[in-house]
This record gives sequence, C-alpha cells and structure tokens, in this order.
Amino acid sequence: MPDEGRATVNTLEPYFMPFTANRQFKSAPRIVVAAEGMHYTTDDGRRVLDGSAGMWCVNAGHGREKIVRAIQKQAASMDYAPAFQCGHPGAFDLAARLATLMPGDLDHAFFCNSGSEAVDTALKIALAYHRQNGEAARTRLIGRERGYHGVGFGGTAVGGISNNRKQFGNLVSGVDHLPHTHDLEKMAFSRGQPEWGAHLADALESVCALHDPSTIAAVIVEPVAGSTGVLVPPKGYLARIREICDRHGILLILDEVITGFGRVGEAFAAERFGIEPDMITMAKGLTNATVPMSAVGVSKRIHDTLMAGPAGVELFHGYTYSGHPLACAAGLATLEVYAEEGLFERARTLEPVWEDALHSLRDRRNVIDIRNIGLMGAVELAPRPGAPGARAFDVYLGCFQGGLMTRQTGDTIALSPPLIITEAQIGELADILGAAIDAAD
Ligand code: PXG
Repeated sequence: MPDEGRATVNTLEPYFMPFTANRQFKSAPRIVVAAEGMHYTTDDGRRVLDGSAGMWCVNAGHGREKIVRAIQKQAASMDYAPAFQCGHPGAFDLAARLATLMPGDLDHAFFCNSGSEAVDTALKIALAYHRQNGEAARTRLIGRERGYHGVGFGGTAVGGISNNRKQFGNLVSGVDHLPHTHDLEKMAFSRGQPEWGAHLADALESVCALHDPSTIAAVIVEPVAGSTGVLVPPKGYLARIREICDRHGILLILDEVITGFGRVGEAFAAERFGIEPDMITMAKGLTNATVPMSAVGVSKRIHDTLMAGPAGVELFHGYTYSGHPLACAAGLATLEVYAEEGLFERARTLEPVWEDALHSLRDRRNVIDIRNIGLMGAVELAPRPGAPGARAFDVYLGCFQGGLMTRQTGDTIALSPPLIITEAQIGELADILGAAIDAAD
C-alpha cells in the first residue's frame, strides 16, 4: 500500500459529521484512506468494492490520472480567479462543453459548488425569469413527496423527505408537493420503468386548480428519485408533467444531480425519458467528485429573457467559488474521460446485466422490492417491527464488513457503482449484498 494510504485518525470527537449518527459512528468508526478504480481501502487495509460511486458521484471510478493531472496543472498555474466581473478560460470552456451535452434548448451554464446550491440557484432563476416576464405573482414552488433537492432553504422546502424537514419548521412559504410515485402493490419488482403510474402526474393539475397556475413559478423533480431509494418514473409520467407545465406556463426543473453524467445511460436522464426541461441542476459526476462543483443548465428562452432586462447585472446571484479554476479543470478532464471511454454508453450496455444481478436477490429473506434503471438500483427490505431502517442499516454494515460500499436510506439499500464496473464485479456486488441480507435478522 502507498504511504498516503496509512493515514490515521487521532481524535474523532471535534468533527460534527453530516447526515450521520455521530455517537453511533464514533463508537465504531468506518474510515477509508485511499481509493483507486472500483475500490476503497480502509484504515485497516481492507479493499472495499465501491457499489455507490462514493455518494453517486465518482462515475468514472477513483483516482483517474487524467483528472488528477488536470487539477494539479491548474493549481500550479492559477489557483483562483475572481468569479464576478472577471473570467478565466476554463469556466467558458466548460460551459460551452456542457451546452453541447444538454438536451433541448439548454445552452447556458451557471456554476455553483454543490447540488444544494444548484437547486437554490435554479429556483431563484425561475422567480427572476417570471418577474422579468411581468409575472411577478408566479412565486409558488412545487416539489414532490420523497424528493431530495439538497439542504439549502429552497431545496429543503421543495424536498419531500420528512426527516430532512422536521427539525427546521416552515422554511419557505408558498411551497406545495406532488405525490410520490411509489406503490409497492402496483409496481414491486418492476424491471426498469413501471408500467403503472403515469396518471399520478395529474396531481399537478389539481395543484394548479387549487392555487391557480398564475401563482406557480416552477416544478422541480428528480427524473429518478435517488436519495429516497431509487424510485423509477412510471412510463409516461414525466412527459405528462412536462405537458401540464407547458399548458400553464410553469417552468420544469429536472434535478439531475444524481442522474446526470451517464447514470442512466445518457448524458442526462432528460434524454433517456424524452423530455426537455427548462433547467437542469447537475453536480456530483460533473467533476467525478474530485473538486466540488455544480451547475444549473438554463434554456435559451430563460437566459434571453434575463438578458433583455435593464442594463447592468442581469442576475444578482453567484458564489465566490462559481466556476472555480480547479473545478473547471477537473470538469473538462472528466468530460473527456467519459467521452474517450464511452462510459455513458457503457452504462446502457451493462444495464441488462445489472438488472439481472439485482433481481437475482428477489427471493432472499425480507426483500419486498427491487428497482433498477441505468446503473442505479435499490433493494427494499421489510422494516423490522417498531424499528424502521434498522434492518437495512445492518445490511449496510454487513456489506461494508464484507467488502462492499453501499448507501442505506430507510429500509432500502441503494446502489450506483462507478460506470467502469465490470460484469464480474457486478456479480461480486450481488453476492456480498445477498450474504449481508441473509445475515441480517
Ligand atoms: N439534488 C439531488 C437530486 C441530490 O441527490 C442534491 C441535490 C444536493 O447535492 P449536495 O451536493 O448539496 O449534497 C443531491 C445530493 C444519498 C445521498 O446517498 C444523496 C445525495 C447526497 C448525499 C447522499 O442518498 N444527493
């Protein structure tokens, strides 16, 4: 093992860990110290197969030399450039590159640093767009139950995961939610998109009728709801959401923080599902998670509307680190790796193998659903009576001990390996997961 893999932790206490049971973790920590290709190395020298691409973000696998070198070169030549009233080539180049990848008339990119920032930015752009159009009453934002849109005020408010909301009260007024699309009775063990459920999109018509569409600025949904446990959209559902938005002048924001960059076999899920959003939020795979970066893809129509405003700054919004030079260098190199290695296509090619491997776990104890699309998947377990999430957490721990990194959300184990995974590694992943499910009572 290289020297840098021998890092140790001297004290655990001062680090207040995010989305983690701090007390539980610190009583039995899981520390990783190195990563290469499809594997992490733990502090006790074990190799762990990465079944979750970090947290849905390391799409090209770990330690990619081209990306590492691009970051090193950029850090050595210009570490930082002011983001406001000043530019550097990387930001323009990366925006131009993204414009060629994005669907429909999305042809501009606004850079931020996290998915949460991208979501809050997109929501603010929606408000600014309507105001500029003379429709200042359009302030209502519509999310969906079980949606995850990060942890900013806007993203938490439109998000629909109860645990993420209940500590914080009412964050933003004028928010409503569509119903989620998951129904175990109607769609358990669907392979790919469920046949049932397109009509659930009609709830948006009811929301429009309730509030009057002239008060609604935007609808934001994940094409495939990731964090909540991989809810694949029913066939026809997203197209119906698009139609209803169009009918009422409502902007449609697709949150592709997880689904972007090949996760479902195309640059963006919008393409896979055949719909054209007005904005796309993206992050994670944009830089292969090497340097924090996110972006909002903005349509020509929205951009042109804002550019037609009064002279001067068109959008009073931005971050010190918008378009950070290191992130741009990482992003450009990452997009080259995806293209050179055909990783988006690879996800599509591997999808049937992935699907079969996951669904082979169908008859294991306590498995009540398996869902998949692209190289995303989830195995849902029956909750232990009176202890929601406990069984899946034991499976998560069992996988980690058995040499597999997964994500646990509620009673679901979620999976999203790097797109470089081999067929043999898909088999290995299913074996370790199956054994962990068997071992959990
Ligand atoms: N939108 C979506 C759809 C996301 O999945 C965010 C926004 C926020 O991104 P940031 O970069 O602010 O975290 C996300 C993030 C998990 C998990 O395992 C998912 C996310 C983050 C961490 C863990 O479910 N998604």
